[in-house]
Amino acid sequence: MNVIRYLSDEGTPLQALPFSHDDLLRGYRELRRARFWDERAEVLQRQGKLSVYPPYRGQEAAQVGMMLAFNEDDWLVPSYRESAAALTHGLPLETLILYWRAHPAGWRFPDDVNILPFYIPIATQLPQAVGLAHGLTLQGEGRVVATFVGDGGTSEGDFHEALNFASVYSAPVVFMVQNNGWAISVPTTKQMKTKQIASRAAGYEMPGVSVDGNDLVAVWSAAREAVARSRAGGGPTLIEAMTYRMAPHTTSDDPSRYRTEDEASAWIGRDPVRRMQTALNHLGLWDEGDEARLVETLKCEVDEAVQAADATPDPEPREIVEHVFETMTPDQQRAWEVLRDGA
Ligand SMILES: Cc1ncc(C[n+]2csc(CCOP(=O)(O)OP(=O)(O)O)c2C)c(N)n1
Repeated sequence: MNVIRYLSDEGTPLQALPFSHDDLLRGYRELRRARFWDERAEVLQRQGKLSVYPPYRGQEAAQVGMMLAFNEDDWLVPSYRESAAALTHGLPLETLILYWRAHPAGWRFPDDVNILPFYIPIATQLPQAVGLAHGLTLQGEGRVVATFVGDGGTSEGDFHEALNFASVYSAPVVFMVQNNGWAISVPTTKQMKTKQIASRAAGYEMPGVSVDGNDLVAVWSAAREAVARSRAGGGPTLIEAMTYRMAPHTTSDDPSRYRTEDEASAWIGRDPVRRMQTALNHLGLWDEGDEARLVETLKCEVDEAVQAADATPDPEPREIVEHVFETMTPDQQRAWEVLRDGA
């Protein structure tokens, strides 16, 4: 199976790009915004202003390119890695900050944003995404669901159950595997014999494509095709984005303990943000002045969101046991009383 790409490793277009100039610029702005936030997030975490945070640096094109293909009223069912996908699909930055600060005000996403909360248990989001997609079909809504999983997550039983169910019911869902080569410290070579995860789609009689996950144009065009097929009743698609996590697994991880400098630096040479910027330069759409202005705007946006999050009153300790079940269990009730009474 060919790995679809539109940009060279340096970023020069290898063929005509199937998007208008306005769309390419819109795509780049989202991509740059995703990078800007991720870099700031790591700093905020080190300052004690975020809890543990899973960075996605290197995987922006896979996430942003996928979500650019969806409409606002479509749904996103993300795992913990997908902060960039969530931002692209409209999650307010302030809510994202509060979420990763473990503040209850970030636990519930706004009602007009069609994103389920980040799933932490690996691959559990997949069957739920399929159920949601099937429900949308039953409602006759013509809406599509985006969901993501890592290469490691494809070894879970939930992956099989979700793809099988989606295939049998022709559910309107697009599965994006971000194959970043590592499940924390376990390389894909120790996890599977499959050379391309996209080839597994054949087992479910669904289309499967492998794309250069650091090429925004390749991801976006593959996702656009998959979404159009789903919306027209053609069922699910599996997209595998070949990418690399340039950052640690989380802010608690030290990747130098399991992977080599050479491997990491080879991927820095294929940085998805720089590649897209080079493509725009090449097309005469972007220059250093545009970049400086965009970065200034992003800085203001992020500063404002951080200030708004900082201004949110601290939660009460008892909120730890609220909102877990509709009615508290006896244990929670006891804990709640202790926290309430300070006993
Ligand atoms: C069911 C379950 N088992 C184990 C874990 C611990 N865990 C957290 S991340 C991770 C690796 C996931 O790797 P991958 O699916 O490739 O995604 P990536 O983190 O690379 O985005 C594991 C095993 C978990 N969160 N859930």
